[in-house]
Amino acid sequence: MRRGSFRLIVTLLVAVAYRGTMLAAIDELRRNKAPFVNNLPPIRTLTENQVMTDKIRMRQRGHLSIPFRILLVLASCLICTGRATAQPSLIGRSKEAIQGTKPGRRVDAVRAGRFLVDPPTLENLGFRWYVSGDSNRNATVAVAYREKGDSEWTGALPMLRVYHEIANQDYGPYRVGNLFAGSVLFLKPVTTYEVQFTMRDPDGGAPSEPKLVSVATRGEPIASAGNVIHANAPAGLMAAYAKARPGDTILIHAGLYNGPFEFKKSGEPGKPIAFRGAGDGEAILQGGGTGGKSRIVSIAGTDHLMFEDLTFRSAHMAIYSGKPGSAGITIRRCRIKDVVYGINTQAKDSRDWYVADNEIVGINRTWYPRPEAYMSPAHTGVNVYGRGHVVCYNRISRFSDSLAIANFGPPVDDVEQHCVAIDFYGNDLSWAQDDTIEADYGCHNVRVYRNRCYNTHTALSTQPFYGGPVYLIRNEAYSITALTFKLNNYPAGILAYNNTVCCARQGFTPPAIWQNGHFRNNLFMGGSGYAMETGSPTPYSTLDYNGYRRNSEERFLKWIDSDRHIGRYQSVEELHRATGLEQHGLQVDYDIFAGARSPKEGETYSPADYDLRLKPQANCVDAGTSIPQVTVAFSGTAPDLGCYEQGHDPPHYGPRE
Ligand SMILES: [Ca+2]
Ligand SMILES: [Ca+2]
Repeated sequence: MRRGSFRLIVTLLVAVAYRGTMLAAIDELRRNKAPFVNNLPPIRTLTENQVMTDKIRMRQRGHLSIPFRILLVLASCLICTGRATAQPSLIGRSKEAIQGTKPGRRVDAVRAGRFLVDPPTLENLGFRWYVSGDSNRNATVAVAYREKGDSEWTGALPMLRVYHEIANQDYGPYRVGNLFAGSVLFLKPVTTYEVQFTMRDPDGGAPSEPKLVSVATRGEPIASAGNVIHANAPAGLMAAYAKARPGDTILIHAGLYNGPFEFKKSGEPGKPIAFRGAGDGEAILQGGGTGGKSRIVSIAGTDHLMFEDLTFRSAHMAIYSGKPGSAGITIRRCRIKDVVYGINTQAKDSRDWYVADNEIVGINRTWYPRPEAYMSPAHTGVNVYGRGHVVCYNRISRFSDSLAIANFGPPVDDVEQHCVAIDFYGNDLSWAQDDTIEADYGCHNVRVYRNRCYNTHTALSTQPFYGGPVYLIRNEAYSITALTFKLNNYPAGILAYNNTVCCARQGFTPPAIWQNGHFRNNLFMGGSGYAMETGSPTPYSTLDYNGYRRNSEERFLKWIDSDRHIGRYQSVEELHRATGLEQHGLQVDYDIFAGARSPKEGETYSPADYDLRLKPQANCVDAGTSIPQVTVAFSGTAPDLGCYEQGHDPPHYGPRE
């Protein structure tokens, strides 16, 4: 008999024999459920103390008889032994609310499991180290790296401890795994690095030797020196494509090329089929208008194509990769306009796209107020799912969402197919009726850094995020209407460092449901109401070294802790005394900036209208904390708060010349 069937039969027998006891236990659990207060969740994320208290209470009431508990343990053992690597059995989606975050037997010692190297990008390397045990969540993994051949190691950010947080609790509860995840950030392209991971646990069980891996970053995709095939408007594009072989370049001469184009022939790794504007005038690939469902370029399962120096216009979607997804697609220096979606791939197996230096314009005529017709008429500028994507230095405007991980739903069962290793940086994003950047539905090692967001409903969204980390680093956001950080749907694993965000309303006001989040060196600038009105159900979320602009005499800081206690504080010191948060936090005002005032709700600004660099005498200069890789080479005695360190030039946003 197969082990799976055997387990099922035993479980059924247990269920039949102890039906009464189980029903009583379930009833008890139901009655113990936290009440639904305000907008707070019906599901509690139980602290360890609460778990113990509940167990003692149930034992005292006698609902769990000794034989039942023995059989429960036996059934758990059978279920656990059936899955040798133990991890998948403890993660995944559920139709029902999931109670608590402590599945399985309590084991405080850590045990190292699978180590995964996520697909490298140009500037970042991501890693995951699955573990079992460490129920007390005190194991750590320190990370150091060096260029291959160097002798000196440099410290990187430690891996984030991801521990069974339950994301998306209201709409599709999903229990994330038991693992460490993290990235080595801001590296050189096409360079091999050695990375060393040292796991420690005071309770024992960690490997005695560090794990050492050698991984190379990717380079910018390059066309190979194959044949050049010329395409002219009268002859069309498909005739040239029919002749192309991997490594060839199709030079598209000035003119109008009417789609749709369905490309089914792939290039090869390092030998893409390239479509490139010839440079003798605008080469326009045109769709069937924005009204229907027209797509200009469709690819599904077609890999290693390159689109450069082209204009795409007038379609529902300019470039679409459906199921199966596509690997190694490059879209560079293109102009995409009059579209509902610009670039869109929602498949789990899309990987290693490079979308850079494009100008992408949707069809929204306004950005404020957010219209009644949600996500319309334009939807999303760049929408990707999968792994290893780099979306950098684009200018995107007039969509509902500028840049997003596609709304895929919960991750698939296979952790190697999870949505990881996606980079959004250097983008100039404005006129978004909804969100400028959505890291929603990502799982681990998503990096969002040095983007500029303005004239938009929200700035940075993680709604939800499945475990993390999602890194939000040195982003600039100005003239935000609603949320600077949109942390809805119980996201887990948020690392936000050195962002400057300026909202017409409250500075930092995501719903109090984000988990395992850690905010350092940020400037939360608002215009009215609380400076901060939020909280976290995980007692291990942390805030420190952040600056808060007071917007109101009566209201300043409101924090809802993991026991759902609501605290209101009139100073950062008071918040610290009551919660332990923000020992080094500051109150700041707009006079810290070289030239910026509180944005007015709905007013449209140009980046030339405000300068968010800090004045030398500002109280938030040298008031930050050192963060490996994020605050290297700071000026003065310590890192500054916000996205711009004194004396450092602001980065480039949007297409590079
Ligand atoms: Ca431990
Ligand atoms: Ca400094």
